Amino acid sequence: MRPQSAEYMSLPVEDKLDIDQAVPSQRPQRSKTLLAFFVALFSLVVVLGYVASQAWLPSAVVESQAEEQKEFREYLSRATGDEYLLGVGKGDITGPVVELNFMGYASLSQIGTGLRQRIYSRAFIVGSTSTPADRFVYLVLDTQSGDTAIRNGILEGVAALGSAYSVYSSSNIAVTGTHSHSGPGAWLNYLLPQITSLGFSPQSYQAIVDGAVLSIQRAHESLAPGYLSYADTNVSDANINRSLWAYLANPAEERANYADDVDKTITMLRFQRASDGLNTGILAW
Ligand SMILES: *[C@@H]1O[C@H](CO)[C@@H](O)[C@H](O)[C@H]1NC(C)=O
Ligand SMILES: CC(=O)N[C@H]1CO[C@H](CO)[C@@H](O)[C@@H]1O
Repeated sequence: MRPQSAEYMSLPVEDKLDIDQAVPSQRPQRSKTLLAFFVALFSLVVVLGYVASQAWLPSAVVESQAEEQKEFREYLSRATGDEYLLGVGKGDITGPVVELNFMGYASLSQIGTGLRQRIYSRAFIVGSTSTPADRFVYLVLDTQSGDTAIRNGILEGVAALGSAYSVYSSSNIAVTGTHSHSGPGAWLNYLLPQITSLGFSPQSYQAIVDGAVLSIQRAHESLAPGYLSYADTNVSDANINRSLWAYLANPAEERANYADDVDKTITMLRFQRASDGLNTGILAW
């Protein structure tokens, strides 16, 4: 409170000034009160908002999820057509991640120094439901390519799984690679790639063979009737010409057949289980 007494009024001006300065001004008090008011108001808004969200948001979310699931099931139930015996399986094929040359660029300085991402083998089995022995395995390895030695190792590994696997042989197993240049090398049995990888690495080779065999085993164990659906679409700005000059050496009338100088079409084969409509696998190229 500002002194207003008769005693104060009678003081000399300098003394009045001293007292005035010693009394804290009303202004900070007022802004503190205001601040407290806004903090309280904000807290109230937060609390009310939370209470309101508890009251109606979850039910709305649950409802929309149920709606989505219903739409999804209806969408799935539309899968028709021929029924196949389908199986998919995945196996880790990551070999030595250090001290080994990467497969592909033939660059001596490209030596693994650690793990960024594991690499896999994906097995897709398509068979006939009426003649189950009539089936094939399509393997996609995250490697630079397929390979004869790898393929032989996989055939031997599958044969060693026992009589239930005798239906798989050299005539119905296809081994392909994604053409990754970012995995361990030294697994090829050819001389040229062995020069830059400074030889053959049994560990690198065996990791790929074992993971591939495991992926076939998992695909085999998951075999069930299902449907295949197919679709393609064009994706622009995802890939570019690797050698435009080479492409331009083609006759102009041949090039006129295409809108682009590289393939922009992505094709997808979807594996869907008949019993519950679950999408079990996707094979794209
Ligand atoms: C993709 O592009 C090709 C070539 O331009 C065209 O023939 C084809 O119809 C396109 N496909 C789709 C699904 O748009
Ligand atoms: C090798 C080559 O010609 N590459 C070309 C491919 O297309 C892109 C985009 O048009 C060019 O920038 C490259 O030079």
